[in-house]
Amino acid sequence: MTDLPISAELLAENNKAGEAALANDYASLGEQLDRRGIDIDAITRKVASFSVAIPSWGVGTGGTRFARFAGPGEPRGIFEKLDDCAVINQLTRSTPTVSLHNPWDKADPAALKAKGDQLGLGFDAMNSNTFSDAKDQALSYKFGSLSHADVAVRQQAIEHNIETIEIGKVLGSKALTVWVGDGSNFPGQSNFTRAFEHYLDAMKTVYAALPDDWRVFTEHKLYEPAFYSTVVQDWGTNYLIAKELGPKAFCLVDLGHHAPNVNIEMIVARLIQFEKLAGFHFNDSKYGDDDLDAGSINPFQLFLIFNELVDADHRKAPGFNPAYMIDQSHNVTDPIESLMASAIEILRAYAQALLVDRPVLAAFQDSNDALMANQTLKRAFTTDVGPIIAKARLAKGGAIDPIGTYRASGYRARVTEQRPSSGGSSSGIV
Ligand SMILES: [Mn+2]
Repeated sequence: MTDLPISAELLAENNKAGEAALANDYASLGEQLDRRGIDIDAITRKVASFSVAIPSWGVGTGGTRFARFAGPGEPRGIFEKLDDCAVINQLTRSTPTVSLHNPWDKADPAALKAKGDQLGLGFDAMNSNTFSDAKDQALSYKFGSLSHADVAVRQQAIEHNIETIEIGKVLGSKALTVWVGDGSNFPGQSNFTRAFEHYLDAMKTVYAALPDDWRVFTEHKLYEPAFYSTVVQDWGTNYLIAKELGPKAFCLVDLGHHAPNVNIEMIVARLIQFEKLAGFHFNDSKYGDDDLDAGSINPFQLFLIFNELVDADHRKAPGFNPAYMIDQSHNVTDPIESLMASAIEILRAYAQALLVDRPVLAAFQDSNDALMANQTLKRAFTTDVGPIIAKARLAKGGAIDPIGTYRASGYRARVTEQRPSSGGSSSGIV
């Protein structure tokens, strides 16, 4: 029996208020799509079966390297973070799993599992952390971790990753995500080849500790925290890692981890074609790794990425099994609201991509009709699919208007009373 944080009565009352308008909008969109030969209910069913994982760290207020401005009622530990994740899933019905971070979420794994069960939440990929030093850690990662010049530091980082797998096993997770901040700030500081050899050797030991039914996701990032060179800097290096390690290794694409204007959807297509796409860390950005809410700046890019994903699914691309997760930092919004809004935007992009007429698009591509090929994508992108995603949420017991219902519930005010501010937090990116 799950124990959900928002009252069922309030949810039903809010849904009742929006039900008639939704039915009208859905019927009208259904007619429109019918004229295009699309069965709206089939699209709604697909949208209802889509899910994206919430990162445990996302429900706390983030920060920049300049400051962190804590919000009211912030979760004080992993159990309260899970409560907040349960709100997001209860109202959106599209985020049934949480991605944990070791060591930030360290707790008795059996107690975590029980709490997840109580809230109806499962556990997605486990995230290791060798980009900062944990309390009481013997050796520092200041100059790197899995690629460090000192074998003892590399060994410590390997053991941390293996420990992360062990925790994940108890929770029912099936994947380990590895992102390292390793790199250099000055030309000459690090030998590119030696550092990458160290990294690959270390990752081979981690890979050997993976259970048979697990996968390992490696995440690339162009720069930051290292500002001159990064050991796992781009998708090419990431692909080399996945190839070196073996069939259980895949490349994770974080949308914020590329140079400005990079054609991310094309990277996605390449990784799918060579069966190495792990999945995504969704977020949005204007300038760099801004960690803004998914779809808030460039929803067309998000749509184009989903266009590649739906295309791969449509043609049954071999080995296509991506894992979806949000990875954002919320500095000026209520994190629960931002995560709900992002989950909705991700579903919106997916629904829009499902509307692309693929045989028609292929015919325009083959006849070199650039304008009509682009129009075919635009027609799908500009369709207001809001009624589809609202209907999918409602069918699964969620809210027609998740943010409105959340605000009406008074959840944030309630937890603010239960979770007094420690007043301690001030700096750092979470
Ligand atoms: Mn990420």
